[in-house]
Amino acid sequence: MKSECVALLLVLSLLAGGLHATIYVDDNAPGDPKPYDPNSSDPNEDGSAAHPFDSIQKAIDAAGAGDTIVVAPGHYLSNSNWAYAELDFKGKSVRLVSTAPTDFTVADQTILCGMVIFQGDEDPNCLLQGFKIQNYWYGGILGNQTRATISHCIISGNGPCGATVLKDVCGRIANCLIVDNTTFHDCGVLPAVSGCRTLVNCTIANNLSGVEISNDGFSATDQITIHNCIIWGNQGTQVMERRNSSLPMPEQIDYCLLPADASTLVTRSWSNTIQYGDPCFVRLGRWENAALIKAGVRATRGGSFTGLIEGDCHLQSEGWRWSPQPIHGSNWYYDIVTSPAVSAGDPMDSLGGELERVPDDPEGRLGFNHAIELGAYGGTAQASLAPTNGEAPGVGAVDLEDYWPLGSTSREEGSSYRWFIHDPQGIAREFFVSGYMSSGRGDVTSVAYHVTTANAADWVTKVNCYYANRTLYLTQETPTMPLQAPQHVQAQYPEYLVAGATIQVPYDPFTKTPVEYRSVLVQRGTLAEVLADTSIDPAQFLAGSWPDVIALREISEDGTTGDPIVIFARGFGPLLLAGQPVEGAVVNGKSFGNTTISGGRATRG
Ligand SMILES: [Ca+2]
Ligand SMILES: [Ca+2]
Ligand SMILES: [Ca+2]
Repeated sequence: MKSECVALLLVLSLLAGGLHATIYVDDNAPGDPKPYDPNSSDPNEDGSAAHPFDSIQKAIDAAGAGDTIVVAPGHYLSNSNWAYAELDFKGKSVRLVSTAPTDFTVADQTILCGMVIFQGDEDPNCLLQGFKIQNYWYGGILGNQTRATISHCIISGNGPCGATVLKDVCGRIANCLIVDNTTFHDCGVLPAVSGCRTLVNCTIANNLSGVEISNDGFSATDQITIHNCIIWGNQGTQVMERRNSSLPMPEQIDYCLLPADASTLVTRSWSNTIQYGDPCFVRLGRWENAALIKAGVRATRGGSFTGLIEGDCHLQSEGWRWSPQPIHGSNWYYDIVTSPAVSAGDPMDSLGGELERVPDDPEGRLGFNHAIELGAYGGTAQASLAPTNGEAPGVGAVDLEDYWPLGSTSREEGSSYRWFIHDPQGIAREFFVSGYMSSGRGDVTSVAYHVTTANAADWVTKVNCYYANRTLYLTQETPTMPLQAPQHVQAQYPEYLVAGATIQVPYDPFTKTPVEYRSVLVQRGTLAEVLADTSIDPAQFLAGSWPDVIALREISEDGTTGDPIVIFARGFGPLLLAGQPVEGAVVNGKSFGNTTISGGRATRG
C-alpha cells in the first residue's frame, strides 16, 4: 500500500513538474516524531509534501539529475554552530532551493550549518539557491571545480581553517552575500573566496580576507567575470590575482564598487565603470568575544554572548531602503546618506525583481529606480531606490534618460556615445556625442550634450540635446543655464513615459525639413515582446538580449497600432530611429555591431 502511494506521488509530481520530480524537506514536519533530529524521522517519509524528508542529504540521495529539492525554513546539517557536518551533492545535478529561493528573508531562515561539498562533475543546471550557510567553526562551500550555479545565498558567520568560505566553484555565483567570515583555527589565512570564475551581484565584505582570482585550469572559453559586485572592507587585499603565465586569463571586471585605499589590487584591464568608495551599508556585523570563541568557549556564559552579531548590508538611501525589521509598520525606510552603489550597476542589465516604486509611494515622490544596484540585493525585491530628484515621475512612469543616456560627465572616457544607422536609401550615417556643457549647483547638475551627425545630407549637422522641464529637447540653439525650453525646438520627446499611454513624438528628430510628429502607443518589454505582433524582423537588430526596451508604435487614423517608429533600450539608447534599425554603436566603452561608415555604405554586420 505504502509503495503504491509513493509510486502515485511520483507519477503526480512527474506530471506536475514535467520530466523531473519535486522532493520536499522539512526539519520539523507534522509527522516527524523528533523535530530537528534527522536520526528519528516520520515513518512514512518519502519526500512528498505530506511526508517530507527531515534531512537534505536523504533527499539528495533519493534524487535524480534534474529533480528539484525544496527545503522548508529550518536549521539543517549540524545542530551546533561548533560541530562539523556536511552536505554532499555527490556529483548530482539537482536543484536545491528554499521555499522562496530569491527571497533573502526566507534564505535567512533556511540554514545549512556546516560545509556544502560539490564533487566537481555537477553541471550548470545544478543549483544551490536561497540558503544561509553558517557554522562558526566549519562552514563554507567547497566546489572542487563544479559547474553548479549558486545564487541568493548568505555565506556569513563562518570561521573555518584558513578562512576560505567559497572555494573552486567554476559555475555562476550570483546574488550571494559573503560577509563576516573569519577563522578560529591556527592554520593561516587564505582568501575568503578563491578559485571562482563568475561573480555577479555579490557582496563580499567584512571578511578576514578578500577574493583571489586565478586562471588555474583555464580552457579557451574560460574567463573571469566580476560584474555588479561590492568588494569592500575585507582585511588585506580586496582582490588579488594569481596568474599562470602559460595560460590565457581573459577578464571582464566591471561595474563594481571597491574601497578607495591601497588594499585594492587594480589590474591593467579594469574598466572605467569601477567605482571606489564606501558602500554605506546599514551596519556591519561583528564577532562578540572572538577570543573566547577561539579558546573554545562555545556558549553564552556569565551573560557574555559569544558569536556573531549579524550586520545589515542593504544599501542606505535617502530614497527607499528595505529594512528586515518593519519600522513604523513598513519595511521601507530611508537614511541620511545614499550609497554610491544604488542604481550603479550595468545600465543595460534588466532591473530583474527590483521594485520601481515602493508600495507606499506609487508615484515615486521620494524614491525612483534607475538601474540595477550593485551587490547581493541587486535585481531583487530588496534593492534600494534612489532619491527622486525634483518632481515625482508619476505612477508607472520610466525616465527616458535611463533609455537614452547621452553620456556621463563623471566618467569622461565613457561619454563619447555614438550610434550608426542607415537611411532608407541604404546610406550609412552616424550621430554621436561630440561634447557637452554643464553647470552644477548642490546635488543638481544640468548637462547639455552636443550631438553631431555625420555622412547625412538630409540631417542637421549639430544639435544640443538635454533633459529639462520633463522633456528631452533637441535644439540648434546654444542652451543657457539653468536649462529650460529653447526658443526654437528641433525636436522633443516627453521624458517620463508610461506604458499604455498615447503620446506625440517626432518621426525623424534630426531631419533638416520641419519635424513631423506622429501619435504613438508606448510599449515596454523585452525586444522580442514589443516586436511580437509587428511586421519588423527581429534579426535586423543588433545581437543582444535587450531585456528592457520602450517601443513607440505608430497609431494609424483608424486607431490600430502599427509598427514602432522608435525603440529605446535601457542603458543603450535608440535601437530603432525613424523606422530604421541601429546597426552599430559605442556606448559606455562597449562596441556593438558595425561601427564604421567607410565609403558611405556600411556592410550589414
Ligand atoms: Ca526528525
Ligand atoms: Ca522547518
Ligand atoms: Ca536599482
